[in-house]
Formats: sequence, structure tokens, C-alpha cells
Amino acid sequence: MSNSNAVVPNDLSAFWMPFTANRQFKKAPRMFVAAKDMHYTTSDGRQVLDGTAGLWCVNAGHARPKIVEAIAKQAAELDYAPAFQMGHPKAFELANRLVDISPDGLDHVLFTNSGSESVETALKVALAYHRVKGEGARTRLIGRERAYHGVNFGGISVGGIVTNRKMFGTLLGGVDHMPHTHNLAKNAFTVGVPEYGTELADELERIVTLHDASTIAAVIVEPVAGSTGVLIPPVGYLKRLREITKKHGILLIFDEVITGYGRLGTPFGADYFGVTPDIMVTAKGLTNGIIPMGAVLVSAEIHDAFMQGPEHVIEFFHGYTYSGNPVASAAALATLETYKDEDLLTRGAEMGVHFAEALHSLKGEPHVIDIRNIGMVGAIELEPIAGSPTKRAFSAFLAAYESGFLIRTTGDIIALSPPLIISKAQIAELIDGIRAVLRSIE
Ligand code: PXG
Ligand code: PLP
Repeated sequence: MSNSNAVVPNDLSAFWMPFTANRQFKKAPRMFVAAKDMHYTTSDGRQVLDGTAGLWCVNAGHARPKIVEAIAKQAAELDYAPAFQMGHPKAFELANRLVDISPDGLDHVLFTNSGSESVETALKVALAYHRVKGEGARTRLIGRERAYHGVNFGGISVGGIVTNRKMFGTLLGGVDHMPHTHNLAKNAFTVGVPEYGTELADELERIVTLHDASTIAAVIVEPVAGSTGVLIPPVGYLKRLREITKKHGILLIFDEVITGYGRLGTPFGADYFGVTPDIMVTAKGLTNGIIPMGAVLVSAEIHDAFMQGPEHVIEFFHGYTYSGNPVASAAALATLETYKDEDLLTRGAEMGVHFAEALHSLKGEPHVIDIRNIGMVGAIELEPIAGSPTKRAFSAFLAAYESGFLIRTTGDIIALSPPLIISKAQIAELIDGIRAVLRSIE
């Protein structure tokens, strides 16, 4: 059965939804049919305040005119150009703009279509880099417990979320993991960056000693672990990782799929923490979520290592049909312009202070065992219902949706990451909405 004009589809069975409780959803669907600025419109005509920038990606808010217009114009002018052995101007322009706004030392860009593809690209660049340098024994990849690096095989191998890994066999070989840095006993209710746990970075030294540096290609971390529940690194932790990787000739990859494009109140997490990686993985906010696209930035040293041999030979055997797609490039350029027009890459620094204050006012509300924040990201960790983990947070999600707020939950943690255009009044509205939800659920 199908009815292409229906606002609400009449048969939901064909679409196997991603990361969704499909059977439960299809019994009581939640559908968005429109969006503008800070709000979604539901299929039953209600306005929902977007507390999560979609899935952490709509940083400039919804349906921004410059971006919408750029897409329409580009689609009519040059819809597609082959990505391999051909070019089009906007992909080059975009790469230059990205190099301009990213930390010094990241000078070249590879385009992808998602965060997951950006992660795979980064891992492959790291492995191939050592090989072209004559250090082909450096094949190990080091990730971290509780990390999310997308859902492809490389990403789940270096990732540290058990449910995303356990069904899928042996994954990549030669991967090890550092411990995560979350510590409720020591750091609960910290405002901003937590004090305790810097020495956990030294676990990397232990892993290097175990395997020998000569076997390790790269370390990949999210500057702030997002998907797993907003785990903010202890003070000095990322600097320490940088020192250790540099000392041992190991590449440091920052997965900035969430922390990139203004989320922390700085253009990138690297800027916030004053640590420049060798490779930076981005996606999401690059196009404001409107067209799938990712970008991986690499140092000149990495890029230049590949630029050898006969000039007619392909230097790196990797790429996607849609790498640097013209419409995606146009969307990204218009997104970066919108960020610039409205200072959105740094607006979170000031707004984050109001956001933190409002968020931490939830301390003492029912079920709340931790609150944490950085830039325009926040998390409220709830005491799980004994024997039914995730149930309480999911009830909060449903209650929030019913009362007009989109929040995100992972485990028993509520994560917030509103569009960076949010006003002070809307921050207050969102937090008061969550307060009411916490008081209403079991
Ligand atoms: N790396 C990081 C750090 C991410 O957060 C990815 C890679 C993968 O990106 P793609 O575009 O392939 O999904 C992500 C994505 C959530 C949530 O609510 C988080 C993500 C995606 C969907 C939901 O926590 N992160
Ligand atoms: N599978 C097949 C059969 C293909 O021909 C291609 C690309 O040509 C792919 C997968 C990869 O698709 P993409 O380049 O969109 O990642």
C-alpha cells in the first residue's frame, strides 16, 4: 500500500529504521513534517523545540535561506560531476575554506558522505601514510572504551560501545583500547572540564610499551565523547595524548564529527583544548545536516608523503562516488557562510555560560545523578531503574516529545546539543521543560 500524497504514510513496515526500536515506533510513530529555525513541526501539527540540533548536526538551525537557495541553484547548474579524475570548482573552494577555519597545520582535505566514512578514510590514510614512509609495520590502531566512531567496520573496531560491536564478529585485528575517562564518583556535577583523571592518558604509554611504538599507526579519540553520553576529558588529558603520540611517531586522529563546527564555542574541539591532531575527522555540522557530507583534514606532512612516484599514478587508492559532490559542496559553502554571518562558530562560548547555568539548575531534581556541560553540549545522567537500564531515560524522551521538546537519550543519559542560534529564553524554556519531565516520570 502506498499513498504518495499522505502527510502520514499509511504503511511503515518497509523502512527498517536505523538505531530505532522499530516495533515500538511503528505502533506509535513520531513524525516530523517540517522545520524552521529552532522548531520542528510534527505530523499532528505541534511545534517541538529542537534541543539536539537534529542529531547534533543542524548547528545553524533549520531551513536557513542561504543554504536552501545554494542547494537549489547548484542542482540546476551542475548536478553531478565525476569525483575521480575530474573536478568542479566548489569542491576546491570548500577545501580552501575548511583549511582557513581549521587549526594551523591541517592543510589538505578529503571529502566523504558521513562521519562513518570520514572515520574509515582517516584510519586508511593513517595506515597508508606509515607504509609510504617505509614504516609498514605500524598497523595497530588504538581507540578508547565508550568511543563512537560511526558504524562501519573500522569505526566499530576502534569504537568502544559494546552493543555496536558484539554482533559483528572479530572486527579489525590489531586494535587496542584506552580506558574511558568517565568517573561519577570523582567528577559528578562538575561545571565544564573535570579535574580528575588526567593520568588516564598515561594508559596510552602502557599500551605503547606492550605493543612497541613501531607497530602502532594511530590513536583515535573524540575530543569530547558525544554519542556515549557526553564524556568530557579531564583537564590536560588531550595535551598528554598529544605529547605521547608525538614522542612515539604515532598519528593522533581527532574525531570531531560532533565537536566540530562551533559545538564547543570554538570552531573545533582542537581549538578549545589547544591541541592540534595530525588528522581531523568531521561531518554533521559541515552542511548543517541538510545534505550528507564529511571532510577529513590532514597535515601537509601526511599529504606530502603520498605525493611521490610518477605523476600519472593515483597516489591514494580511496574515494567515494559522491566525494565532494557539487550540491553537497554548495550546501557546505553556504553553511560556512551562515556560520560566519552570525558568528556561530564562536557563539557557543558566550551562550554556553547561560546554558551551563540553566542546565546545572536541574541538580536536585528527581533521578539526577550527574550534570555535565561544555560549550553548547550538556548531559543529565539519571539513576537507572534497577533491572531496566535505559527505561527511565527513554520515558523522559517520550514525555519530552509529548510536551514539545526534542531531547536525545543514550543509556540513562539525556544529551542536549541545541542549534547554536538558540536564544536565552529558549534555553530557559528547554531546561524548564526537562525539569517538568523529570518530575513527571517514574
Ligand atoms: N564519529 C563521531 C564522533 C560521531 O559522533 C560518527 C562518527 C558517525 O557519523 P555518521 O554521519 O556516520 O552517523 C558520529 C555520529 C547520538 C548520535 O545521538 C550520534 C551520532 C550519530 C547519530 C546519533 O548520540 N554520531
Ligand atoms: N558497490 C558497487 C557495486 C559499486 O560499483 C560502488 C561504486 O562504484 C560501490 C559499492 C561504492 O559506492 P560509493 O562510491 O557510493 O561508496
